[in-house]
Parts: sequence; structure tokens; C-alpha cells
Amino acid sequence: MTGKLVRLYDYPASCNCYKVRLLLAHLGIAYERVPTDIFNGETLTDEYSRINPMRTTPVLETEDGRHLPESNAILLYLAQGTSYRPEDAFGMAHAVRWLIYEQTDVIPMIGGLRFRLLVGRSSPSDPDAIRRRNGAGPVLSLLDDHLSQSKFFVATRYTIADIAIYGYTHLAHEAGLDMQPYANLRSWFERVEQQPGYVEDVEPYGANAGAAPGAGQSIYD
Ligand SMILES: N[C@@H](CCC(=O)N[C@@H](CS)C(=O)NCC(=O)O)C(=O)O
Repeated sequence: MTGKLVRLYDYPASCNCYKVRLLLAHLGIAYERVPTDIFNGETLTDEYSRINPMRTTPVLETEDGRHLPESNAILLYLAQGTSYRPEDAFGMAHAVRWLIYEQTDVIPMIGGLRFRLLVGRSSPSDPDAIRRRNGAGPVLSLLDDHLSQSKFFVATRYTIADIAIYGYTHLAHEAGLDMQPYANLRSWFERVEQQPGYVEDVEPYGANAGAAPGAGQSIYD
């Protein structure tokens, strides 16, 4: 033991960062938050590129100073040896399946739409917003159908698969998506929110004026 805390390079409005904060809270792990203003050039420095050449948040810094980017890789790492990670190979493979689906489908269609609309980078009638909204329906339906058979995403237990999917879906309404048809998802939100240590500390993008188009410096500009 080094006596040092793990550190999280973290942007408070990012649900990718929130997913990690949520697992840290469930696990009761004390950590140091390193606020990283992604819209004010703080990920564009040489120093940040040494931490994460992809220039994204979150990044976890372990007690011994190693860096791990990618929210779902961080979930896998932190959940090792805990009930949040399935112990059997088949359950684990299914958890990874959902971690991949979250990145390839949930984030572009729901997270990407929410971000662009909330910060004014897109309006609801833009072709890109329409494409994402049209894509979000099948994603929400697939998730809702899965939850008609199962209380949680993998087996019968709350795991990192749930944490990853919850990150952006619980705020899908902020992307203008009507969640009324998705009763299974809405019940699952409640089950997630009952888990020990649950927190919801996603800050509004509005707290960061640099998120607006042309107002700051980020990988989106
Ligand atoms: N696949 C990555 C995506 C991370 C990502 O896109 N993070 C955004 C915030 S949600 C970011 O830090 N962007 C950096 C920038 O805009 O400069 C993960 O899951 O960690």
C-alpha cells in the first residue's frame, strides 16, 4: 500500500465519468477527483496526452501511478473480485457484450444526441439529430425487451453491465426521448437507484459555457 488514493480525471457533466463515480460510490472507495475541463483545452495538453493519448475523460490513476482510460475498462478493473463483476466465464462474457453495446449503440444514439441538443451543437430538426433519434428507438426497445425477461442485464444480479447502460439511458429524456413506452427500463431505473451507495451527481452541461459550439477548445472543435 502506498497510502495514496486512486485519482479520477473527471468531467462532472459526462455520463462516462459518472459511470465510474457510481461504481466507486457502490464500492465505498475513497478517491481524489481531478476536475478536467474538457471544453477548455485541458485534455489537449502534452501532459494529458501522456496520461491518455485519446484525450478523453474518464481516466483512472491507480495508487501506484498507472493510468487507465476508457470508462468500461475502468469498470472492469475496479469491479475485479467484487459482486459487481460476474465470476463465471459466461456471465462475464455477457457483461462485456453489454459494455460493448453501450459504447457502439447507446452512447452514439442517446448520449451523443443529448450532448449535442443540450449544448446547442444541434437542433432537433437537424439531419444528424433525426438520425440519432431514429436510432435511439430501436436501442431503447432492445434494452426494454431484454429487461422483460430479467431484472438486471446479466443473470439476476446488478453488475457493471447495469452501471454502464444506466449511465446514459437514465438521462435519455434530456435528449427529448419519450421514455413512457419503456416500462421495463423505467422499473429497472428504480432497481438501480435502490442499490447500496447509489449516487446521481451528473452536473448540467450548462455549468460549462465552453461546451457550446465555438466557445471552447476540445476534441469536438
Ligand atoms: N469511449 C470513451 C469515451 C470517452 C469520452 O468521449 N469522453 C468525453 C466526455 S463524455 C471526453 O472526455 N471528451 C474530451 C474532449 O471533448 O476533449 C469512454 O467510454 O471512456
